[in-house]
Amino acid sequence: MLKTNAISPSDLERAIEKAVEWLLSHQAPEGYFWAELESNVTITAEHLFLTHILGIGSQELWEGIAREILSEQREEGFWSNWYGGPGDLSTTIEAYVALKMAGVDPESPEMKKAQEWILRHGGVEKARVFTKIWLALLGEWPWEATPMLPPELVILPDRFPGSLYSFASWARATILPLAILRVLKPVYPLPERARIDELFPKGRNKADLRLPRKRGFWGTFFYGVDRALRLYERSPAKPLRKTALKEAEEWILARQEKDGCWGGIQPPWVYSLIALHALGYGLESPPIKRGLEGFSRYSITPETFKRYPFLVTDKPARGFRLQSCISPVWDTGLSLMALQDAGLPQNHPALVKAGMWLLEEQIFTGGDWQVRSRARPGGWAFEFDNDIYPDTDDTAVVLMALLEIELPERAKEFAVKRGLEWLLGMQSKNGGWGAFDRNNTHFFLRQIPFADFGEILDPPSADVTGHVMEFLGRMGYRSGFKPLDRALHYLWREQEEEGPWYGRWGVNYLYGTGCVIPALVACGLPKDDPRIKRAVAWLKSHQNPDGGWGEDVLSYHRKELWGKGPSSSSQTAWALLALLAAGETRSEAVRHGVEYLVRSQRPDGTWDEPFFTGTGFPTDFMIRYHLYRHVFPLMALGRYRRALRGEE
Ligand code: R19
Repeated sequence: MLKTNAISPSDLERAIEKAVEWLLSHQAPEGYFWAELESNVTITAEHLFLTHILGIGSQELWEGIAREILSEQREEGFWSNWYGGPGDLSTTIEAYVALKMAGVDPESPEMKKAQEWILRHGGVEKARVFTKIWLALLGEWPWEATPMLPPELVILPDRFPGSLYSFASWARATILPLAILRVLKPVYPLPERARIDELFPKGRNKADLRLPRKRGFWGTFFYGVDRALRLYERSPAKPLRKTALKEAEEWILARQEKDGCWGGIQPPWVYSLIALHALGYGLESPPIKRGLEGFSRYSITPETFKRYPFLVTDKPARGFRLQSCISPVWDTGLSLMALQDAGLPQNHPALVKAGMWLLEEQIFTGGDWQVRSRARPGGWAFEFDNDIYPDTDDTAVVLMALLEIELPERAKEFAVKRGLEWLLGMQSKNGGWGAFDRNNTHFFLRQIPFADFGEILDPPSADVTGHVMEFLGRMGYRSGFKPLDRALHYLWREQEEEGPWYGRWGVNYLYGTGCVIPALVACGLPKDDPRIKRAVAWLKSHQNPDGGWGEDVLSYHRKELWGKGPSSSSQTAWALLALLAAGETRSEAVRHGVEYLVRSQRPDGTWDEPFFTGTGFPTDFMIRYHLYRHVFPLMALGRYRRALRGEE
C-alpha cells in the first residue's frame, strides 16, 4: 500500500470549516441553495430553434447562443453530451444548424470540421427522432419520415396498457405536444442561406427515410402499428381526431405550472409552446406569454449573476445558455444534509432559514402521479415551481434534511407526516420507488419506434429506493415494517453479483452503492451482513492509487468500466459514504480516501470537478450538478469526523 503523508486532525477540521464557510457564502437570501444544472448544447440550440419558430429571435440572443455553443465544441469538430465523452451525432447536428442559423460562416474552420464529422458519422438520416422532428419543423426533413404519434392517445382509458399514463411523466408531457405537431405538420422554413443540404451524405434526395426498426416481437408489432396509423392518417374520415386534438390541447393547458413551464423541464416546455402556437395561440396569449417569460429563470447570461449572485457555477456566462431543468430543492436538501453532517448546530440560522424555505415548498395539491397512486399529496419537486410533478427522490432527501433542524414543532411534524404518507403511497408493487410515478414498468413500450433516445419509463431504481429507505430508517422504522421489508427484498434482488448497485440518477455503481449502503445500515441491518461486506470489498477493490474513486460515464455500456475512471470529488465521497456507513472508519481505504479529499480541496474551500457525475438518462443525457463537487465531500468529511469521535 502506498504510504502518503497522513493528514492531521487539524487538517480535517480546517477542511470542514473552510467547506462550510464556502457553502454558507452561497446561500440565497431566501434560504435556499442553488447551482447550475449543466447538460449539453442541444438545449441551447433548441432554444434558438424555438425563437425562430415563434419569430422572436434577436440578433443579440442568437450571437450569445452561438458563443456558448462554439465554446463547447471539441478540437475534433464534434460536440459531446458530457465532459471528455465521445462525439454525439444528433447533438453535433443541432449545434451546427443553430450556429448556421445564427449566422456563423459555414466556411469557417469550426463549421467545416463539424460538417465533415457529421458526414463521416452518417449525416442527418442517422440522427435521433427528436432531432429529425426539429428538422421537420424547420423544413429540412420530411414530417412523413418521423414516427407516427396519434393524439388519440389522450383519449385511451388511463388504465389501458399503452395509454398516456403508461409512459414516464416526462415522456407523456413531451409526447402529447409532439403528437399534435405530428398531425398538424407545421413548417417554419429556414432562410435559403441557413439550409443544410451539406449534412446529407448522399444528397438530400437520396436520404434514407425509413424509420429505425426495432427487433423482437414488440419491435415488429409497433412497426406494424406505425404502418396502420399511416393508413388511418390517409383516410378522409377520422372521427376521433377533432375530439382528440381538443383534449390534447386541454391536457397541455391544464399542466402549465405557475412559472409558465411544463414539467420543470425543457423538452415538454418547448414542444408545448410550439404545439399551442401551431394551434393558433399567439405570442400575446397567456400560456405562450407566461411560457416564454418562465425561461428567464432557467437561462444563464451575464444578467443571471446580477439577479442570483449566489448561484453556484464554475462556467462563465459567455452569452446565453439554457438549463434543461433546475435543481434548487435538491441542492437545498443536499446542502442541509452536508451542513448537518459537518456539525452545524440544529438551530443555526442558515439551517433554520433553509428549513423554513423547504417547508414552504411542500406540495399539497394533486398531480399526474395520482392516476396510479391513491396517496394524499405531500411531496417535494426538484424545481421552484413544478407542483404537478413532485418526486420521491427529492421528497426523501428533503425529509432527511428537515428531520433534526429546529423548526416550529407543529409545522415540522405535519410536513414529515404528510411527506412520509406520500412516499409510502408511491411505493411500487415490486417494493422499490420510481422517481415520479408508481408502477411505471410497461417495459414493452420501450420498443415503439419513437423511443430511440433517453428513457420513456420511470421504473423503480436502487438509488431512489435507497434514499427513501434511509429516511424510513432515520424515522426509526426497522425490519418488520411491511413497506421496508418489501423494499429490502427489492434491493437484494437488484444487487449485482460483484457487490455494487446500479446508479440510475448518478454515475454509476459508485452512486448506487453510495445510496444503498447508508440506507441499509440506517434500517438496522448489521454492518457485517455478507451482502454489505460484498459491496465493501467491491468498493475497496476499485479505489484509485491516488486514494480517490471515479467512474466513467461509459460504465453504463461497458462492464469493464464499472467503478473505474479518474478520481472525482463527488464519486470519492459516494464511496466514502458507503464505507463509513459500513463501519470502515479505521480502514486504510477510508483514510486514504479522506486524504484524497482533503488534499484536493481548493484554498477557497471548495473542489474542482469537470466530470458529469449526474445522470438524466444513462449516456443519452448526462448532467453536471454544480454543487455535487462540494456537498458530497463535505458530507463524507463530516461523517468521517463524527465516526472518529464516536469511537473515541
Ligand atoms: C435527483 C432527482 N431526480 C429524480 C430528478 C432528476 C431530474 C433530471 C433532469 C431531467 O431533465 C430532463 C428530463 C427529460 C428529458 C428528455 C426527454 C427524453 C425522452 C423523452 Br420521451 C422526453 C424527454 C430530454 O432531456 C431531458 C431532460 C437526482
